[in-house]
Amino acid sequence: MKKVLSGIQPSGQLTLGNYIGAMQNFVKLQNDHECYFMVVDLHAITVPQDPAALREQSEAVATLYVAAGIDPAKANIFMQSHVRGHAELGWLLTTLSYMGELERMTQFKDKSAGKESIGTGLFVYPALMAADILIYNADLVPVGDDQKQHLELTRDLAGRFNSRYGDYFTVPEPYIPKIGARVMSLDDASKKMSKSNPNPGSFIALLDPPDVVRKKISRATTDSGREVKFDPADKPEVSNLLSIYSHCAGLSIEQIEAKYEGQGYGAFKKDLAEVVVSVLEPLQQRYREIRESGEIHNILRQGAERAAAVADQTVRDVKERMGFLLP
Ligand code: ATP
Ligand code: LTN
Repeated sequence: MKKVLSGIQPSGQLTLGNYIGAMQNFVKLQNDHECYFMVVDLHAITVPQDPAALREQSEAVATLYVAAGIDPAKANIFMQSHVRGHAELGWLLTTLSYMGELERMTQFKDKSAGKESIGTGLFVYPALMAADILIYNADLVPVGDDQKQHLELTRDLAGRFNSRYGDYFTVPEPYIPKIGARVMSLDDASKKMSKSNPNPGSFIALLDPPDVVRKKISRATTDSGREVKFDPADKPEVSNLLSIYSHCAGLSIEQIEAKYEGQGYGAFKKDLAEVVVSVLEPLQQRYREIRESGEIHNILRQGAERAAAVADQTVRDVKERMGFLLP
């Protein structure tokens, strides 16, 4: 069975962008792949996090994985920090990476732009992400479009290791959805929807109550004109809402355009809000049930145990190949 790995940072409330771009594919792939889905807490601390908020968000992300349909009987769900090998292999791969290639990472450039002091962790972060993937020899990595460049670096590091120390790592492939790989911000269609955006009106959180969803969608910026038409170059905002609609309702873009022909944005946005609410409400119901049951802690313990068995072996093999004296 092919192996799949992915992770989401507990750096805020999960958004519809995370769901459409990544989590829906996690659910899809779990049936016929050996899956590892992590909450990447070691990545989240590359920017400052309040300790209490980090702990709460970590439990919330893990619970949302299960609420969204990831089945702990099929996939390993765990916290990155519970499997020590990630940090250890992260360091080993950091020593194989070059300043120049890390400086080119757009996520680093975006997150460090305008900051007076830039954390070193933010800079070396892609080597840790490479370790996350390579430690399980993952074949496929379901992510949104913004992670393509990090995947490319992971492939380069795997190739570099293999040519220096002999073939060992699988060179992974990204797995990116055709529609919804880049859900844009509701207030600015030139930026991706992001959970760490300080303006909560810019994103729909998976745990937003229905009335908040309705309000956010009714206030979402729309292009001038009134025609509901998919045209990312000339109508980026309406096109973004159309992609969200298409994903949540399971209709093609053409079907939605036909449905709203001659009707203007008002009716379209009103229906879109209901379509989104109908996806989120059952997920929120399951979220509350799992949170109340406390079962997530057992799920995370079992997931980490199974993951660590694989990860520890990889770290041992890698250290042996690199010339470490083993204990
Ligand atoms: P942050 O704002 O803290 O950087 P984020 O919202 O970008 O967070 P991540 O934890 O970095 O979320 O990403 C988790 C997964 O969700 C990744 O696979 C990423 O590609 C995907 N993803 C994030 N935002 C979007 C988006 N707007 N559209 C599609 N996929 C997305
Ligand atoms: N860098 C990713 C999160 C992430 C990840 C991973 C994704 C960390 N490790 C391994 C896929 C595989 C992000 O910022 N979205």
